[in-house]
Amino acid sequence: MNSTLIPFAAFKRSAPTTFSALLCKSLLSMGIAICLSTGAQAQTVMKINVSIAKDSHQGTGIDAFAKEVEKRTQGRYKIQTFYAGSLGGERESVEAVQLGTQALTMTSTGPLPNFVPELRMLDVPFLFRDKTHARAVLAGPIGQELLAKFEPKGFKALAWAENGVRHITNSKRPINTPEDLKGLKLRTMENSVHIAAFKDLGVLPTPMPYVELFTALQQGTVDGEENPLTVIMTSKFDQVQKYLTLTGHIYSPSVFLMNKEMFDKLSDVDKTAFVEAAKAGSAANNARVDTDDAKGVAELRKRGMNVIENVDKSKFVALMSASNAQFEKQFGKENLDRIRNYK
Ligand code: EAX
Repeated sequence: MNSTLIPFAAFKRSAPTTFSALLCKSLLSMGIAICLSTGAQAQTVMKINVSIAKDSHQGTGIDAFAKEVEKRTQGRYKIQTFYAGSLGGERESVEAVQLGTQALTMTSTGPLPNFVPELRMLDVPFLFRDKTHARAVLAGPIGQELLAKFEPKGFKALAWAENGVRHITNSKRPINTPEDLKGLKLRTMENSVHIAAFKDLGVLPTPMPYVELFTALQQGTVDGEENPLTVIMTSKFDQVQKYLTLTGHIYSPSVFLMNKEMFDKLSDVDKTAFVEAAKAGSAANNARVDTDDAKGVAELRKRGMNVIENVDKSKFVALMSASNAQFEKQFGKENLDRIRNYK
C-alpha cells in the first residue's frame, strides 16, 4: 500500500510525451488506477459510489465532488462515479474503503456504527429538532469530533452530508397512530439503534441493505420501510408502497469516506482539494434534499400515494423514547444532551 503513489511519480517522470491514447495501469487491489492521457499527464483514477440512483441527492453529491476534485487538482485526479449499488451496498462499500480495494464511498450512517460505534448516537429517534439543528451540529465541534473518530478505523471522513429526515411507508394501511403499525413487517437499516427504536414502536424490524429493498417490498417480504422523501422518490417506492406518513422519526446523516492511507499519501495541497471538494459535494447534496423535501409530498401524491401529513408525533415520540434510558447509558447522557441542546 505504501508504494501506491510512488510508482505514479516514477511513471510520470519516465513517461514519453507523445502518447496518443489513454493508457491505464490498474491497481485494483489498491482501488485506484494510474493513467496517462494524451500529452502524457499522469492521472490517478479513483472510484466513489452510492447505493441509490444517479438522479438523487447522493448522486448529485458525488457528481459535484468528482467535478471539484478534477478541477482543484488540475486533472491529476479523476473520480469515477458509480450509482444504484452497482459496486455494492453501503456496508460492503464501507468495508471496501476500509480495506483499500475502493478509494471512496458516500454512505448514510446506517451501517457505520459497525465500524465506528460512536456514530450510533446520531441515529437516536427525535434527537434533532429539524434539519437546521442537525446541520448545525454536524458543521460544529460535535460533527468535527465525530469525523475524527473514523481515523483510527482506517478512514478519512472528508465531510458530512445529509441523507434526510425519515418517514414511514407501507403497502397495507394508512398509519395515523403507532397502533396502526402493530404487526407490520418493516425493513430497517442494519443499525442496532434503528432496530431497537422500531421494536419499541411495536413493529417487526427486518434489517436489510437498501439495495435489496425494492424487491423485498415488491415481493411482500416486508410490508413497509422508512426513508427520507428524497430517497422514496428516487427509489420509486410509490410503485410498491401505497401509504406514507410524515413521522420524521430519525434524522439520517451521510458522509464522504476515503481510505485513510490513500488520503495520507496525498500532498497537502491535494488533501485540501479533496476536503473542499467533499464540502462542495455536501452542499450540492443538501440543496437537492431541500428541493426534494419541498416538492416531495405533492409529487408522491401525484404518483398515487396516500400521504398523511399531520400525524400526532407525540405518540411516536413517547413510544420511541422507551429505549432512551438505555441509549443514554450506552452513549452517555451528556453526549446526547450536548447534541439536543446545541444552538
Ligand atoms: O443511503 O438504507 C437506507 O435506507 C438509506 O437511507 C438509503 O440507502 C440511502
